[in-house]
Amino acid sequence: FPGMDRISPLDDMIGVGDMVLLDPLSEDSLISNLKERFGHQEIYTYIGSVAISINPYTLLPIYTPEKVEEYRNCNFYELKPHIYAIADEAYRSLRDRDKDQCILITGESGAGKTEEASKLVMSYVAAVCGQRQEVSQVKEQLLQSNPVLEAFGNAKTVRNDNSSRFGKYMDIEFDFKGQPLGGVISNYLLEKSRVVRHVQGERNFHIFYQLLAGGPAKLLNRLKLERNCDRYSYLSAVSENANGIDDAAEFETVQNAMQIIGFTNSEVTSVLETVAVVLKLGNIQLVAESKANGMDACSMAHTAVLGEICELVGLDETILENALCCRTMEMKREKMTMSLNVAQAYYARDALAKNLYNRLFNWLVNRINESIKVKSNERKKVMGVLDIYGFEIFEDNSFEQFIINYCNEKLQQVFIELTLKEEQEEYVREGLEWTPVKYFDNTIICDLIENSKKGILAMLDEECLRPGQVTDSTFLQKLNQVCKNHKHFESQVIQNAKHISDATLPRHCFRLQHYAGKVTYNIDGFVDKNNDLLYRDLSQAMWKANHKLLKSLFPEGDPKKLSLKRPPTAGSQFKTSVVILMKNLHTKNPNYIRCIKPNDKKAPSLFMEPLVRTQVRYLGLMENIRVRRAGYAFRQAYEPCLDRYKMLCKQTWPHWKGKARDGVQMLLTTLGIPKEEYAYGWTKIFIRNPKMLFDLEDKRRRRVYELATVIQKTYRGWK
Ligand code: AD9
Ligand code: MG
Repeated sequence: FPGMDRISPLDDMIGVGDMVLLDPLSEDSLISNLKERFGHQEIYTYIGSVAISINPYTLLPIYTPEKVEEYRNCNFYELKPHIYAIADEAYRSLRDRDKDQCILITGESGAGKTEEASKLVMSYVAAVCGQRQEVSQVKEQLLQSNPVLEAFGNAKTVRNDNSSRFGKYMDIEFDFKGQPLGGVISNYLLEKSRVVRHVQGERNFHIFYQLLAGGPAKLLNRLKLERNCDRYSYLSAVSENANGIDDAAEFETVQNAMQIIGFTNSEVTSVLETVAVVLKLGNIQLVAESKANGMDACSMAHTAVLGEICELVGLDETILENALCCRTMEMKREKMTMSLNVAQAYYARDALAKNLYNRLFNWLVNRINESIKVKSNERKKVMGVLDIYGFEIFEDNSFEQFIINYCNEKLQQVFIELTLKEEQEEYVREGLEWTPVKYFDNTIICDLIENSKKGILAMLDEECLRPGQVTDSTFLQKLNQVCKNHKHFESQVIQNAKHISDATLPRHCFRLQHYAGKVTYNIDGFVDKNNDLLYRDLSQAMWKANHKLLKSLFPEGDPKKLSLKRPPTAGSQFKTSVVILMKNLHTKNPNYIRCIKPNDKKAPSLFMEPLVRTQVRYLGLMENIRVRRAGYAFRQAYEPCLDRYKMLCKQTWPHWKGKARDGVQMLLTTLGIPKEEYAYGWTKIFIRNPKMLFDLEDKRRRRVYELATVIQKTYRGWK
């Protein structure tokens, strides 16, 4: 019988597959439902069309080619919840209904965003779309961008052995038949401070270890690199080797991927040379020197590393040495050279290493984009996949967390706007009435951060550009003045003025009440990180190198292009890119995957309730269910609805000859369901209360059982 051989999330299964139908609804029942399902390896659960995914930390047999076939072209509600169902729905809406899509994946570090986004969604889409030769090449290139970007942009952290240290948004572009044409990748704020420093138990970016472990002896000889990570101060590798990571094998994978994407051999070599330069910069040691005039100065402790770097990139040693140890000041057309003391020179060295690596990463993204960009001018349909750092609350939160959490605050805003908007639009589209829903609007926090006059980012910029003595403390003073009455802002000074004593909020911190919880930010380094300045001497030195790639990374070092205009600050650059991203997302139909991390031990089948509870709260899952339930909890197109329940009514079983909508109407009236419980849309039936659906399901189950018994009897009779 049609429709009977399929399992649906509504069928008798573990817990509730769609939590819009959770009864009773509370945070506790939601968590126990997730727990029960997780215990049975059901890692996906829906809230309407939003998928929640709990990281299983083990490979489940649910990503096979057979599974892809099963989910392909199926109605969303006909099969168990799965990432493939989301991907399929998005892909088909794009192909058949000509609606650009975006897949938004959020969750904290280690929750599974990259795994779901880069591997599962992309490989599903790759599996179901065209198989022609030229299409295969495009697909392969898109997929191979992952290992390259992961090698350069991911690292082992305490939370995740393969943590993305950059945000990524990728538009995959299709032709009108749904065949992939190419794509565009945008990257957001690489955590470049990791190049020069990482905490105990973590590592630097994978590529450094991969090159040392997997680079052929000949290459390492030429680059004058040693295999042993201990020799490089930026790696401090002792005991930091990530379990289960085979750096040498990964190096192969990355080389292979670069080749498929279309990097030439000389490009690959240049990239690795640049990586070597960064490593070697970390080994430059400086010693103090006293000058005759009593000023502090410094010089190289050894010149061997300096020589190696300069040889690699074709640069005169004295140019680099001077650039590292001195600073040229320009005042009223007069040039003055100032010696740096040891600490300042180390600072300059690290700034160069960070900048160099960051620019190399941006170059890689651009280079990949060049390969995967769509060559033809035809109209494209687009599927965007966003894999961005999740909300972060650490013990010590700095500028990076502030920026990351700002981005998450914006994503939450889009989530609220688009979910409600989508809900509202669907009602209008289907000819139903919309009643407004109450929800927490986080615009107030977004505004506190990004307002162009009084926002925290604007004030930080103002402070960075102000002449005179600027420090992190003067920045905090400014915040205290401007934000003192803001509901979501706190600091010790403000608390003191209100006679509140709170030992958890130190003097050099401010605290924001984000939608996801309170975060205390340490202001140390805010001004510096936002300024993100590289002394001009260094960029000019790099530009003088006889190394095509390196030179191209420092265009501002060209004396002919000397500009006195200050480059935009790190904060304002990020804000600009977030604004562009949000605009882009607003033009697309969103599909949500919200990832949850079940434990902090990277262990399979361990469900730590308090940890999950925090995430359930800041992902706003209860709110999400409430929004979904506020109007009509459940909706289904007429055909599948009739297919599913037609066995409950003589007039519709086994076949209904008329329109599906009339069939559903016949069904519901015959079953005596009160009229106020449902509404007829143009293409879908909308059901107000989940209880009515439970009733229908109950009836259906009994009926299936009866029918199955009849079939069995008949079959025995035949035998
Ligand atoms: V971070 O913000 O980049 O630090 P992610 O991206 O959320 O983080 P990631 O996807 O890297 O986390 O997942 C962490 C690890 O969990 C992976 O390396 C896998 O080992 C594991 N994982 C995640 N999802 C799955 C899955 N569906 N099946 C099996 C998984 N393992
Ligand atoms: Mg990731």
